[in-house]
Amino acid sequence: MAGSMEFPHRRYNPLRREWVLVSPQRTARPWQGEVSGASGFSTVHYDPECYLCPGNRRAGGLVTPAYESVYIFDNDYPALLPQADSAQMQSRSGGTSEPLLVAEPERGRCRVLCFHPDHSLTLARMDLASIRRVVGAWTEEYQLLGEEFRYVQIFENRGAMMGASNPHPHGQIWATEHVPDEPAAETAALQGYRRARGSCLLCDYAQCEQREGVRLVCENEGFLAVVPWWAVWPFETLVLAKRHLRSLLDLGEAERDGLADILKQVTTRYDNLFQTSFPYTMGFHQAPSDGDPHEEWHFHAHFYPPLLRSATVRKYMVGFEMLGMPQRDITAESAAERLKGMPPKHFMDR
Ligand code: H2U
Ligand code: ZN
Repeated sequence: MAGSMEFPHRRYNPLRREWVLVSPQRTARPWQGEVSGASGFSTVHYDPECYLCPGNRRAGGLVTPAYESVYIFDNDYPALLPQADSAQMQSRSGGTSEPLLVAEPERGRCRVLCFHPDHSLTLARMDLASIRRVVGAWTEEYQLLGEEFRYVQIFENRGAMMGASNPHPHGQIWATEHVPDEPAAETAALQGYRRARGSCLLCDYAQCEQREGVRLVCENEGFLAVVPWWAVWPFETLVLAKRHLRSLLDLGEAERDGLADILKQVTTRYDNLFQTSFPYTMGFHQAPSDGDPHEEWHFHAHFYPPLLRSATVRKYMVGFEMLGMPQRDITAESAAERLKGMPPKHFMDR
């Protein structure tokens, strides 16, 4: 198989039950596309103009208190509202009997979580104790929001290239009445695998990656980070719990420390790769909070970074990818090798 990996091939993603096209022979092609500006680090610890810095007035008019560790608030511009007005919804869609024009109300809650009061920091540059407090806050939010909503999506958009509105270290949490499509597709795949094999897809996959070793980026006692076999984004990673944990609520104290550590390891290697504040969308996938036990679920994080070959050259998902299927050039193995080869210490701290 090793030799054939240099030619175009398809790889299967059992978690999404879809394929990715891999074209390793294309990496030498010339590039004259867009060169975006490098995403550098902010150098100020407090920005009087920042909506998320302690003590400042937010865009919505409320004042962010002088917080000292993490700070959580309801999004001033939420995409979802706790009380959907179903009566109004009826009048908008109920007037038509068209079977193809389907709509239904969606309730939810959107929260913003400031990771740290220091405007200049990122997960990669925060100390472990501070990241550990963020893990604690994520866990509490998952528990609390999960009591009212069926799914809790925790995520971070890092960097302007990924649409983050502000460099201040922060993430978002959206809780929804329905399980969104991505975790719903993973739930179906995890359930299907468990029914067919009697084991957990991601427990088996973690063991497979530890045996093979070639896609392993870093690990600690509780977690491992790999460029998955089916990665779509050039330096995509999957952070997997080694134990069968269904959600953040199943993590023990040591595993919460371990999660903080693996997030720091991954983001540090990312920053070191192109000596930049590496942009990405990161988020956790975990058991829906819909009342079912979800024994099939295996807690993990996806990192989807857009950069391809420097701090300024990104991958675009266009053309065949939009109309056909996802495609990548560099193999998952070569991406993993490069990330694994990065110094574990952040280049700004050296
Ligand atoms: P990003 O994670 O993409 O940067 O988005 C930050 C969120 O913070 C965004 O959803 C919210 C925006 O609505 N926000 C506030 O709620 N209040 C503010 O004062 C600024 C930003
Ligand atoms: Zn700030």
